[in-house]
Amino acid sequence: KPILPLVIATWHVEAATAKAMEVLENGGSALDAVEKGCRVEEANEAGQSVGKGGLPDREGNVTLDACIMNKHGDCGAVVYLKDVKHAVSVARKVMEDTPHVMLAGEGAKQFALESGFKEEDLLTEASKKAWEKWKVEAKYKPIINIENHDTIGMLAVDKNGDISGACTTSGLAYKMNGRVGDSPIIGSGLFVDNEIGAAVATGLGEEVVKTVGSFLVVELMRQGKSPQEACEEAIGRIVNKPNSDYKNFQVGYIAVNKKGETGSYSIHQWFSMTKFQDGVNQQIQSDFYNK
Ligand code: SD4
Repeated sequence: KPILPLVIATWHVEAATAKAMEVLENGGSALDAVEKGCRVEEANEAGQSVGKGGLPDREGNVTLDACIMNKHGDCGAVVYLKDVKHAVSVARKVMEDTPHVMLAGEGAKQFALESGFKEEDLLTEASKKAWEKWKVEAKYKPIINIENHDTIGMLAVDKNGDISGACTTSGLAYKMNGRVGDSPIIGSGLFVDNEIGAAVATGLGEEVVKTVGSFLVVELMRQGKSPQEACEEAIGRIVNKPNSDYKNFQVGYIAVNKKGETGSYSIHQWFSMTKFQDGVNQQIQSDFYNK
């Protein structure tokens, strides 16, 4: 019998999983839990790959990508959102208050402001300094793990066994202006199927998009694989491509199934999952491919 409720999230985000668990313990839905949990990291200025304080693109713009998905398979997403830190909540509003799934750029911001979200400068002094330092050499090379450690993907199973998920990020640091990653793309950065389970991705988004990673993980679980086996096979699809350059980038997946079993796997060491279940909120180092 699964021990419910439970929450898992990418990287080391115990404050975020604690918030989500608080929602679940109080009888809240998995959807509320993942939204409230992700908001903790969006508001945390120290986290430089999500929300306020996120590292900007090459031209100094902080642009956010986020999505959310509920137990009915409904979803909402925002891409290239500027000046509004709670991208995950804007994504939820897109899902609940519009006939659409995804809003981008100016339109997403306009919708957010009309919905009552606060407009604020997301570029903090620390992120501005980091960007100015980067500009001296201006080399674009994703750094394994370092710039990634707090993009947050979160999955929750509530007391009723219903599953929801969310994902929110400022994307890769110093990306090209206009670049959108996997995180707001349903099926790539996140997928939830309430009959089977859910998965969420982190790392180099381009590689996740090319393999429709999160949908793949969920479909593999549908075929009978455990969450761990499914995450491993999805990473396999990336690293086993004949021309794969996997030594130079990181991708990680976490997954949960309907039984409350979880898994996580990455290409390189130092990916982790934070898991809150049965009273224990802990960071778990992920197994990885490149040993
Ligand atoms: C992206 N997947 O925009 C995101 C970045 C990320 O941890 O997950 N960083 O490609």
